[in-house]
Amino acid sequence: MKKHISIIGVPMDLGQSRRGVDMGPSAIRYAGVVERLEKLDYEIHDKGDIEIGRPGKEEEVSEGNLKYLKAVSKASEELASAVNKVIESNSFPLIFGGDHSIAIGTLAGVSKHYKNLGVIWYDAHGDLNTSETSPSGNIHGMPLAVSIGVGHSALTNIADYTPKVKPENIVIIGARSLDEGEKELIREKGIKVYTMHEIDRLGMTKVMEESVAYLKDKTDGVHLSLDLDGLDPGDAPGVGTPVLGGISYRESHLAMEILEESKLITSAEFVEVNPILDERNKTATVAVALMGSLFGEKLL
Ligand code: NNH
Ligand code: MN
Ligand code: MN
Ligand code: MN
Repeated sequence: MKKHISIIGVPMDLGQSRRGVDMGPSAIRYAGVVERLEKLDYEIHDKGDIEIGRPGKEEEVSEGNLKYLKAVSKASEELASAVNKVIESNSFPLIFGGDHSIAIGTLAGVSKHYKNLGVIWYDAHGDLNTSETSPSGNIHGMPLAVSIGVGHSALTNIADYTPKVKPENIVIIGARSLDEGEKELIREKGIKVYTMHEIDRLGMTKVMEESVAYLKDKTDGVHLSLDLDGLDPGDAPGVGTPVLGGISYRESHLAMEILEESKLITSAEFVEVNPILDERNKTATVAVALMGSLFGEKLL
């Protein structure tokens, strides 16, 4: 019997400052995701997009150093409940961003289905800021902190429980731009991080095999949160905060293939695709190709 994947688009751009990332879900669909995954052993259900409000600029600073807190919080609740429904229907939730603030809602919807959810955070950044440590006030730099219960309660309490994830169940892969407060939180909580240094030094095969081994026995589900800026801007230029020296397209394919072989991944999201900043939809096309590998596409 065919397995099921349910797609949810989240046209969210309020978690950061560059408009256009709200068109990410359209760009990914345009790049042929449904057709691509239908060729594999899956039945695809496109659930459409979560509705995101268009608050005026006057709502930007709603509380302290947290931009568009109310709007992000509201969208997170809606996404959490949509993701929850997908899992209850025995389908695999596949979420398209939108900026990375959407991970707050995704994890809120996913995590209650597991006793020990693991998270692979594929990103140039740690997304471990709080309103105190954030250099920008942008909530897309905070979702991982929020998910371990650190941050404003309007974010940590989505779906009425906190925390969503234990720090020891997280692996960050591809980090190369960490703020001071994020480094402190990583040390304090003992979060496992493979920076670009380790990826260069060990190679992607070892990094992924170690990550799988680290999560395998202590988790009962693993969420993949893939920020396209984890890749090198040469391969994924359509992102709002590109950082040089990133993971290559080829290494990323390898990473997805190893995850597919591991059978660990139980939900996934692909975020920060911004077609306005892209070159002919290259970044969305890369995202779709990586999804192909994640769901079992083979070269031969
Ligand atoms: N760390 C910076 C901040 O908090 C940048 C975060 N940008 C991201 N995160 N794209 O993945 O604003
Ligand atoms: Mn069906
Ligand atoms: Mn991110
Ligand atoms: Mn990032």
